[in-house]
Amino acid sequence: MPSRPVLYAQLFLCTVNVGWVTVSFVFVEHFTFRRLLFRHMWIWPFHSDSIIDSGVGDVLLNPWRELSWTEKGRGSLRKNLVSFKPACQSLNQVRVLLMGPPGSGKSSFINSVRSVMFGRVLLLPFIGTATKGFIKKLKSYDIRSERGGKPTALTLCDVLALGDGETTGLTLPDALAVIKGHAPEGHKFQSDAPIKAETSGYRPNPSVNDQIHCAVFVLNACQVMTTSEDLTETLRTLQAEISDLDIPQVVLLTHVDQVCHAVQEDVKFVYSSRILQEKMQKAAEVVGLPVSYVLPVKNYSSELSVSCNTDILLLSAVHHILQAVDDTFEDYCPPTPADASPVTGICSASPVQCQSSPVFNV
Ligand SMILES: Nc1nc2c(ncn2[C@@H]2O[C@H](COP(=O)(O)OP(=O)(O)O)[C@@H](O)[C@H]2O)c(=O)[nH]1
Ligand SMILES: [Mg+2]
Repeated sequence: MPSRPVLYAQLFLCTVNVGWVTVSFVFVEHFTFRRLLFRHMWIWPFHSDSIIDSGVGDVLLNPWRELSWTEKGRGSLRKNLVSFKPACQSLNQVRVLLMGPPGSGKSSFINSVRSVMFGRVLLLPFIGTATKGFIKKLKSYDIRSERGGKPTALTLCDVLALGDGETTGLTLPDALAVIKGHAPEGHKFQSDAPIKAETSGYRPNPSVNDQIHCAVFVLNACQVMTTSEDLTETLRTLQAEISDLDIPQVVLLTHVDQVCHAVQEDVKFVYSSRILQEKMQKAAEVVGLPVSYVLPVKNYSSELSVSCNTDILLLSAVHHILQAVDDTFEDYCPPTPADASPVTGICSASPVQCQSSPVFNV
């Protein structure tokens, strides 16, 4: 017969400030000895406006974003990705470009999204801690619904990492050439050879399907507070230039498991962690976008099998990216008379032909 774990009890004194009223209460919780030890490592300090309800960090009472942390929630997010079709019928694939400093987790995100779909952690060769990053060329990865399955409408594009200044890493003109669709697949970036009409495979007249439909800035939560002035400048300049092209942009904040013990225990605390809230605010400030554009994720990095909550956070980030693309490109899909809504006149839910894309809109 399996032995039952010995249970320990602990008294918690909690104080909650609601306006000018302070409510104090005591509760008792039971847990095993191992858990008891773990809890005491992170239980201090207490803050007056938060409740340490998990015992593993500074966790706010109410999460500021809601997610359904259930198998069902994961299933429906996964299904949404598999069945996603861009609202703009001319778009075959949604091409999402990941940009960020070396080691921020760009390649890991691609690996992680593929892992979610395959149901097991993949060990692709392009991830690591090389100081300048492994990827030197433009490489696009289809996301398939399962191993050997049909590609979904999402393509994730990896490029050379951003440098600290203008002299290293992906340059602004090269980034814009990729976004506008001029750079051919596999283009090898060279600091002394910017992409131009003479570049081999250069596309002088790229189609809407050659361009990038969402720019994602990837930042490491462990390093975001100490982002250099040069990198901040690079990110903000890119952000402003991409805004001029009317391409949606979001920030992917990776390594969230490494900045908060509660999140390390379980990523479902990501939107209840005060530390994470601060990091997300900083990430938004660094890039120059609102906090609502910041999507935290934990990439698969040390584990060999996928887990439900990590999948949910990754799929939720993908969902928001696809949503941002639909919201933006919808404006460039004028409704046909049959599709037009009598009240608002905006695109109907059914896919319609995209007459001009943001980049090429004049
Ligand atoms: N703990 C943790 N490690 C991560 C995460 N994302 C990436 N890594 C690790 O960070 C390192 C650099 O990641 P990589 O994807 O190669 O970065 P890239 O240069 O931006 O493509 C690798 O060792 C990854 O395993 C994350 O969310 N959490
Ligand atoms: Mg990489």
